[in-house]
Amino acid sequence: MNMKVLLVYPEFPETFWSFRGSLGFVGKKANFPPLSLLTVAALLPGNYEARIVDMNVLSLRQADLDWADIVFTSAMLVQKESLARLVERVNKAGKPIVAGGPYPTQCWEGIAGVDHFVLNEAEVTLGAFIADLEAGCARKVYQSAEKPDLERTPIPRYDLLDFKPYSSMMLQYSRGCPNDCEFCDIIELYGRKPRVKPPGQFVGEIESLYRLGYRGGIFIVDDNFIGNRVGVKEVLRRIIEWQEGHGRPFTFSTEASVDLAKDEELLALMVKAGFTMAFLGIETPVVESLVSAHKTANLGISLHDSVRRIQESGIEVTAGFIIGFDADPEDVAERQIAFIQESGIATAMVGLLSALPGTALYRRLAAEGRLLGESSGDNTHELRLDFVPKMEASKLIDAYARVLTSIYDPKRYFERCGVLLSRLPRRTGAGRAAAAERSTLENARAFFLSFARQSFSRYGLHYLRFLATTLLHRPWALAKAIEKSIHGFSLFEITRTKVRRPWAMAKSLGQELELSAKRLDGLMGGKDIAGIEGILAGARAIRRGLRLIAAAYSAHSAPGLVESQLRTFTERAASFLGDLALRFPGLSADAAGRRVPDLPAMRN
Ligand code: B12
Ligand code: SF4
Repeated sequence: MNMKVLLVYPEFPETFWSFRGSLGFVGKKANFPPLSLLTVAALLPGNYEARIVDMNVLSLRQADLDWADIVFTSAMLVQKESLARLVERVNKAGKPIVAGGPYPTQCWEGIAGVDHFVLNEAEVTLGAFIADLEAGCARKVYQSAEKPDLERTPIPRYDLLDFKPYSSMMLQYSRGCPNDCEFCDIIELYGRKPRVKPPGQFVGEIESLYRLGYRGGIFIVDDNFIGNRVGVKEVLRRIIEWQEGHGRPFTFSTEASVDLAKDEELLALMVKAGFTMAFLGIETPVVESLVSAHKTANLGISLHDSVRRIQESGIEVTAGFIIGFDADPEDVAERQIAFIQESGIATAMVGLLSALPGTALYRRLAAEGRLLGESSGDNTHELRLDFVPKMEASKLIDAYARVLTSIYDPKRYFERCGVLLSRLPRRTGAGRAAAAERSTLENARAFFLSFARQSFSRYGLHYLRFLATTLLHRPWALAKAIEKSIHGFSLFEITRTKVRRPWAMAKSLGQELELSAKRLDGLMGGKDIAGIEGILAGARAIRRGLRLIAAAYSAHSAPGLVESQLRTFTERAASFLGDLALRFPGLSADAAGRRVPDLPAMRN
């Protein structure tokens, strides 16, 4: 049977990882293509035709749907809403839709409108589905606990892509991780035995991108690239050989555990192969919290020294941090800020602990009755909790917001960039490597746009000081400095819109209300003759607060208000209005205008 398969990747909302603000500087629309769908496309029978629409770079046209016999889609939890919109559209077009990927695999029972769920790893489940489809008896769900050998994974269909809108390509060398962190869903999805591709197969994928004309940055998406030490060294030697034979057209970035710093040989091989960035799961400098989360790979070593060693070898360290562990102390924010600042980790992904479905953490919190509903799938820059923490919730959210506003304060950000550049050696060419990822024209464009927009911004002085210092002391690192500046642009913006502004507004409203309530108390006791001002100020605060709450909860795009702050705020407002109603029945109706809303009800 011949079949036309349209593979559609739903849009991402704006998150820390979108770097939307920065993409314009380099003339790109998205950072990465959907490797899942490119891999699934390669697993289809040879006589099937495939087309791909990544809705992060292209819009889905009716003509695409008309062309297709069947639509395939893939999603992470964070794409839940865009997936629902896509499913509705495909249903309306009368085409069958098949879904797979991490979100359907963990939550398929809650997803409506999908005809077939082909879950877990497509290498195992897709074949059975295709056979049933062709026989006219396809079932609703295909699942398997088998963790297939990656030798069965074909070269992804990069030929279906237009490379231009993407700032980087993706490859996968391994799946699974040997560690056992309580909050991690990787080990649940892909297992604890790292499975790797044979070196020849992996280098074949690099070659395929090269043959298709791609040059530049490649993100190796493994959750822990160094999970299999023997295998990874072997593949690195092959990559080095390949890079040297082809004029070093690629630079690489990846994710790894912190113990990478312990293995000098491995570090040296990575640098030689062209690795310029590694994302480390540092999580927290608080040892008790690392122990409670079973993050054993980070214990018994100096995290500071490890970061420095990797940076000094020539690899930029970016890292993930988490706040909200049961063992976190009251000063966790200050400790996180100090660690991030001193270690020169410019791009730090700090998240509130989140209970992803299927994880050991999720199971424990469910057993303890501490879950508050489904995680949004995005744990960064979102001021909300999906579980009841040990620390008082408002204190925890306060601490989290403090970390983000502090580390993404432009002055502090550029200071960290300075530390980073001072540690990256010239030999591996931090500047040269960054430049190699883009053409000279793209670099010139990025430089020009960054200079024009950032020099005259509110943080222009810090930006110019950073550039001037780089030019003076390390002119070879200018391209890297521009790259970090344009990343900063995006990070400042997302912090300002999702954290700083709503947090400050909710805080000041709460304070205003508290003050008014105090004045009201005074008035009630007959001690405060200016108390009427308090009542009016309180009424104004309540009205503004109501508007804020309504905006936050009605717009899909703005869930980022400080939930616990608002909860406190509404409780205070309610008691304030209660007092008014009791003592001045006429005034209370005028002052508040309406009832304080019930928060959860407004979210629907
Ligand atoms: C690369 C990556 C990204 C890239 C995504 C780029 C892109 N365009 O895809 C970036 C860095 C942008 C990213 C960001 C985020 N990510 Co991410 N990411 C990954 C990572 C490391 C690799 C994904 C990948 O390409 N894998 C390779 C492919 C081949 O594997 P696969 O996707 O699993 O696909 C296989 C099967 O699932 C299945 N399959 C998949 N789709 C389909 C579809 C059909 C029809 C079929 C039949 C089969 C099928 O077959 C494939 C082959 O076996 C995964 C972890 C992982 N190991 O997969 C996390 C992961 C997917 N990300 C995750 C998260 C949480 C995020 C963020 C929300 C983090 C954050 N807080 O900001 C953001 C959100 C994105 C955004 N921009 O807003 C979670 C998702 C958890 C969940 N249950 O949804 C994961 C699992 C990692 C984790 N535990 O934290 N991510
Ligand atoms: S080291 Fe990273 S990928 Fe491995 S279990 Fe821990 S969090 Fe998950």
